[in-house]
Amino acid sequence: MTTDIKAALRAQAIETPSWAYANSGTRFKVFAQPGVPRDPFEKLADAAQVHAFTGVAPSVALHIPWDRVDDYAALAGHAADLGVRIGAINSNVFQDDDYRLGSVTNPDPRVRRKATDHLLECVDIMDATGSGTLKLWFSDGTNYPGQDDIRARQDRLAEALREVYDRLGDGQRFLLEYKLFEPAFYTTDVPDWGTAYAHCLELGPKAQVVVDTGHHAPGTNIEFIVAFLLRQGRLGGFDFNSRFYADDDLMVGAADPFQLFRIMFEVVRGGGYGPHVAFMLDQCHNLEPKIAGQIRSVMNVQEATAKALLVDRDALAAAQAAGDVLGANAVLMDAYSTDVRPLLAELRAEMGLDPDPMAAYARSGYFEKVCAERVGGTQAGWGA
Ligand code: AOS
Ligand code: ZN
Ligand code: ZN
Repeated sequence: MTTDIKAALRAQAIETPSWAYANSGTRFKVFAQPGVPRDPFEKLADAAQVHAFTGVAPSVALHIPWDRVDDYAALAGHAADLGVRIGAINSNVFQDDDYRLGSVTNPDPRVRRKATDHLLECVDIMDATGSGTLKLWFSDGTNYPGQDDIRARQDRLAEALREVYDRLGDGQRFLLEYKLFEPAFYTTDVPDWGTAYAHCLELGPKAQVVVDTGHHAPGTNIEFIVAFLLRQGRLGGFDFNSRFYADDDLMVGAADPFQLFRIMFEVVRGGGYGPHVAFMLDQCHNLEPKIAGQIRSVMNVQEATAKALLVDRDALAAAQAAGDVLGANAVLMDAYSTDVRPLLAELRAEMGLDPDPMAAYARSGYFEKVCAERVGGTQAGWGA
């Protein structure tokens, strides 16, 4: 049992986002931190540290244009030299003045063309970097009733998604992300998993839904969404983070570790534990140090995963079949209440890693080194 769990944990891959390593903040203020990367190459170097100390963060998501470079093959080569690889390519059709009224749903066909061309460019970048995943998040929506035709915007969205879908090569897919609100406050064009799922269904199997854990109304049962999408074969992955209020993008597992456990249990139970469901972090570290924040986050995901793997599935099924409400609940809670830190420390030692990644990273001197070397780190992009 423990051997199986360890093997599963050893094989886990948690993707970190390039933007987590750069300066970020709220719309009120970006607090610059010392030692942050000055370019995408340095972001990869920081991500490689997270992998070096945890052993389970082998890929890095890029964001275009924040990570635009002349030579993407060289960037992928640099990643490989550092022991990591390029993960999902995140498109950005929300930062230009042109997108004031939307991107692919904009009433102006010129803007729609520009937005779709950017998405197609992202597929070119996937080709150049060897990435198999395009992540699509649209800030599109409206602020006032009557501002635009809700249904026509769905038609425009479908048209753009079709064009991008048809451009995908073998072994490539896109993940469509939904978000309840923000920056639009009246309608959002992809506001929920149902809308994302319906568009994906229309397109085909290379279109899947990505669940950002911060993108729901308070109280939403996210594990239900996970179970449903897995049953339909349409769960493409996660953007993990924590939220107390809205899309807070705080460290995953910080606000509600129990929710993270419940989600991971549905992943494990639903056959979603493997490379076909991407475990990505989508976070910002506005106050805390960034590399250490990513290491902590990766460990939080590992802990929730270990607990989910520990659930005695046979005992649970028996209790469920017997209608034993308290017994079934106790099986889950037993797993959740287990202290899995010794198991993970043991696993890390077996993987040739320090059992305490946070302490090992702090001791390594990497942070002091980059603080001395890097002057003028870049902002991730928000509010730039
Ligand atoms: C935005 O709220 C979404 O969570 C996006 O996934 C992401 O944060 C953004 O596209 C940065 O890449
Ligand atoms: Zn996200
Ligand atoms: Zn978000």
